[in-house]
Amino acid sequence: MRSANPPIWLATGNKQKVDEAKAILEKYGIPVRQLNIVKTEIQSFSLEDVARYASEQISESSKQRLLAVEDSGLFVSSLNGFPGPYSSYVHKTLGVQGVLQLLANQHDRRAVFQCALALSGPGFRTKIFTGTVPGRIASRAEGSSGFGFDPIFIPNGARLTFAESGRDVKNKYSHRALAFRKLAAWYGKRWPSSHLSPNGALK
Ligand code: ITT
Repeated sequence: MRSANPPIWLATGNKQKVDEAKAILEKYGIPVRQLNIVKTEIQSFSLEDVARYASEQISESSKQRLLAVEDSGLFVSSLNGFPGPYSSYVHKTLGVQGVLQLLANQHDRRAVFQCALALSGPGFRTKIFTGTVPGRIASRAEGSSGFGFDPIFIPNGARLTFAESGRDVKNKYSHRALAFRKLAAWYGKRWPSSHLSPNGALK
């Protein structure tokens, strides 16, 4: 028998990603668990390929779980999309200040955050859900909420960085929120009871 509302196991070392995923998915009655495991990250320009490979590989050893891997990146227009798939490495080496320095005196500050979310599990082929949020790189780092490049990313239509506006606002617009909401829609078709409130209304 299919278990009721099985959890999504998110394989990541980044606890804040898990907290964001929980805030989004638990509204739809979808439980989220962190699987803190070392992933194999292939060298690829495609976030999708990186996420898919890791998800399928981890899923090999726990086939009954719904296993998700998410790979995100910041793509800066005037740097021809850099750091993109290298965002994690660039964040560790240059950091937020290093990216600001690369853009010193640069008028074009457009950038997008992209997320590719791969979901593997029993009875279906790996699904990919994507999300993109366009925005710009701030002139200086502002705010203390969130993680990574949040202090320098301002989504289109906003004046504050994701780190200033806080998690609730970020979770309305972010690349991750868009991808996880697509996952929620897919999940709701397979486990419809997850999307129902106790009174039977749709969440
Ligand atoms: P896992 O690979 O273990 O999931 P990670 O933090 O390394 O965790 P990614 O490879 O997906 O995650 O992210 C690449 C980098 O992009 C990461 O180091 C962050 O600095 C940055 N990043 C990703 N999502 C972000 C977000 O929502 N806000 C700000 N920065 C983000």
